[in-house]
This record gives sequence, structure tokens and C-alpha cells, in this order.
Amino acid sequence: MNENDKTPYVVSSKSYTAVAINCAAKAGEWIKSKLGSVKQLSTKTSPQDIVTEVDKGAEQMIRKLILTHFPDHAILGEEGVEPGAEAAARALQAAQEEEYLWIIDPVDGTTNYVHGFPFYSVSIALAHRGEVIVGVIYDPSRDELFVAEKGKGAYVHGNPTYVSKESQLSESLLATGFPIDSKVNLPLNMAELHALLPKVRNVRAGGSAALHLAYVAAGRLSGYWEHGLSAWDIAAGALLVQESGGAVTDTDGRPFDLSVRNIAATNGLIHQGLLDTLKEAGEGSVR
Ligand code: 2AM
Ligand code: CA
Repeated sequence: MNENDKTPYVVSSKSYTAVAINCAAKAGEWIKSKLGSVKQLSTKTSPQDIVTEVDKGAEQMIRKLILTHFPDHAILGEEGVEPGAEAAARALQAAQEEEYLWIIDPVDGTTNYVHGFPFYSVSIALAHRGEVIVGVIYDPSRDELFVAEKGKGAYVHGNPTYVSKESQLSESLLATGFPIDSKVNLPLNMAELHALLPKVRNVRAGGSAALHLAYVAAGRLSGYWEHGLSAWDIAAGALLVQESGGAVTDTDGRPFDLSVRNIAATNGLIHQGLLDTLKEAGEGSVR
């Protein structure tokens, strides 16, 4: 190669999925190695909304790796956006027009990570003109790597994943996430829990949106819903659920796209039952 040629070298033989897997695995290993050694805890929008130097370092690591392979691609990362829902929505709108957009959450489940509760993950998705085509979620605690490609299925360590077969709410295990927005989303979520708990087997709140979605994909949860999320929390997981045969909409039943903030993801069989109960609960709650 000519020394004077300043065109960046691009590793062209690597597929998008291979790069996503490499990034998630490398960042995940690094995050795990830092477990218990977080020195500085900063808050974002509220005392519950926290970020560490590990979140920032992992995002930098992933950004660098992606740009080494695909210097022209755009990147939307949780730590590259101002805190708060409005800034996230603006960033997403700007980024949605990109041909290739990587959507990354370096640590999904930061609260768990800080407390040493082993339920956190790295989530990496690639969207082509707004449609998610690759989704990878890595759980370093269990060394589980979930991978989905649009139209090609979903896998955990090479084994295909399928959603569960429960057809009734009464036999379903659900998950949700407790919102930090105490004015609207928290009372709504409490009303939903109140309505759903007597109807289902039980409800979990593990604290990582991405891993909950991976668990719906793998048939470990029958369904999951949560309010007030951002694209980086759910982009990869939504594709995993769809490619495992499940259904993903917003909580009003609108089909999934990158602007969805209130997500409902299930095995498909209980989807309408979940949406109906959420609707009833929402009508009785202050909205
Ligand atoms: P995080 O750990 O990357 O912040 C837990 O219910 C889920 O909500 C997690 O996926 C968590 O992602 C996400 N979450 C936490 N704080 C949030 C906030 N302020 N806005 C949106 N999502 C948040
Ligand atoms: Ca997140």
C-alpha cells in the first residue's frame, strides 16, 4: 500500500454480525473485569439515573471498534446523548435518516452492575434506514451471547432460540421494569402490576430491558413490558424476539419501530391478553 494513501483501511471481509459479536464480547469481558471497582458514580436526570466510568469506557471501546471496520457508519449510543427523554428522541430522529446506524447500550442494567447484582448486558444493534437488521446482546455474568439477523433467526451460542408456548396469561411468567418517572409512568406501572399479578403466574423486574427481551426470545419469559425506554435499551432485543417467533409492539399495539418507548414483547400467543389488561389498567390510572 502506498504510504501517502491516507484512505482509512477497512476490514472488508468482516460481516456486520461478526463485528457486533466481537464488540459485545470484548466490551462485556472488560465490564466484567471492572465489577466491584467502580470509583465514581454520577447521576443523570435523577438520583436513580446513574452512570459510571465503566459505561463511558465501554461505549468508547465499542465506538472505536465499529469505526475501525465501518468508518462511514453512524453511531447512537446511550452515553453519547444528553440525559433525558427529549434529547434521546432528538438524537434518534437525526440518526434515523442514516443508511447504517449502530445503536449501542454499553451497560444495560447499570444499577445492577453497580450493586453487583448479576443481571446486566451489552446491547448492540445495527439499523439500515431505520430497520433493525442485526441484534446482539451479551450477558457477561452467564457468558451468554444472543444473536439475531433479520430474516435469518436468532441464536444463543449457535443454538436457535424460540419463544415459549404458554397460550394463557394464567400460565405466563412476565417481566416489567419500574419507571424512574414518578409522575406518570410509575403510577401507570403500579396500576398495571395490580391488574396483571392476579392473572399471571408471576411478574419479575430484573433491571435490564435488553436481557428481559433476550429471555422472551429464549422462551424463559412469556412476555415483558416497560414504559419510558430508549432505542438503545430495546433495538437489539426487539429483533431477537421477532426472529424467535414472538410479537413486539408498543403498549398500545403499534408495531415496533425505533421510536417506540413503551414496549410490549411476548411469545405472540398472550400478546393480545397482555395488551388488553394494560389498556384496562391504563384507563383506570392517571395518565
Ligand atoms: P440502563 O441500565 O442502561 O440505564 C430497567 O428498568 C431498565 O430501564 C434498564 O434497561 C435501564 O437501562 C433502563 N433505564 C434506567 N434508567 C432509565 C432512564 N432514565 N430512561 C430510560 N431508561 C432507563
Ligand atoms: Ca440501557
